[in-house]
Amino acid sequence: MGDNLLFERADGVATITLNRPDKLNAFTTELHRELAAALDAIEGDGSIRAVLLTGAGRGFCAGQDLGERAAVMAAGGKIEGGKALETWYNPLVRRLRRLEKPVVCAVNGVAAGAGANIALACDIVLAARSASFVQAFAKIGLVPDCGGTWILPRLLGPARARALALTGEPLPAEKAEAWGLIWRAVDDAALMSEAHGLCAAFAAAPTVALALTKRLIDESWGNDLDTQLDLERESQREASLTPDCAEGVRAFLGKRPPVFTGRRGL
Ligand code: T3D
Repeated sequence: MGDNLLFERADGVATITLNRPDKLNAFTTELHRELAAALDAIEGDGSIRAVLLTGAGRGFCAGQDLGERAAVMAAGGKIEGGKALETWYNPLVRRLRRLEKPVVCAVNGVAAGAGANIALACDIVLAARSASFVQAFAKIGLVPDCGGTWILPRLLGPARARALALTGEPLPAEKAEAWGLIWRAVDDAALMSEAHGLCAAFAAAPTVALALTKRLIDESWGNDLDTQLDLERESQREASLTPDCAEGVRAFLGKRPPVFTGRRGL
């Protein structure tokens, strides 16, 4: 993929490792390009049934590389943050949410700015106990982005969301778990084995049902109960017609573990 990112595919799992450890994996345009290419590969590969996103070194991701912005200012230019959101960050968050496979984020260290909110855009967030989540934006005169102003109040309520965003105070992983922001904080040494275990289970799961479940939960935020019930009916119709559903029922009745293929049809 390039030097800024490691990309591996094995046993139905794609692992993406942001790889600029000296800069806490901050996003440059080149890193964005490589990540977009990795997501293209994942979307086009039906054998991939789960995605693991993590960072190299002691940090997960420190958001936008501010050195890149400083270089623009040094050359007499101005920072125009809206452009980066339109070109890179917003498409990335949309792709993570719409990807028809579960995305597990293993937050191995500090996740700041866009890095924090990209982690929160993944389906399941595991974090090392030493990790923290920092809405760093206000400290440099910016507003939270990458969906932070949408997800934080929904998961934490407005009081905690406002305080985190306005102060930029780090939220340690254990508190993030206690507050319901992430799935689980785990011992640092156990992070990657837990994340791999989860991804291996997803790679053997009924992929279509998981993709439909992911969509149902996302769409519920904007729906009333009646609309959501209709959407569940349509999604259940689709799920129930997959070979994995037939296999799941047969395996249950046969008292044996199911063998799911993740396919839509035969
Ligand atoms: O214009 C647009 O694109 C709009 C979109 C914006 C999206 C955003 O993400 S805005 C927010 C940008 N991110 C930040 O403001 C976070 C900046 N970083 C920090 O506040 C701290 O580094 C951390 C709290 C994340 C971690 O602190 P600490 O003490 O553990 O590490 P450190 O010493 O500050 O950083 C280690 C190295 O990484 C250091 O480099 P050096 O001095 O050893 O060569 C530091 O400069 C570098 N680094 C950390 N964050 C960034 C970075 N370099 C470039 N950009 C960064 N964001």
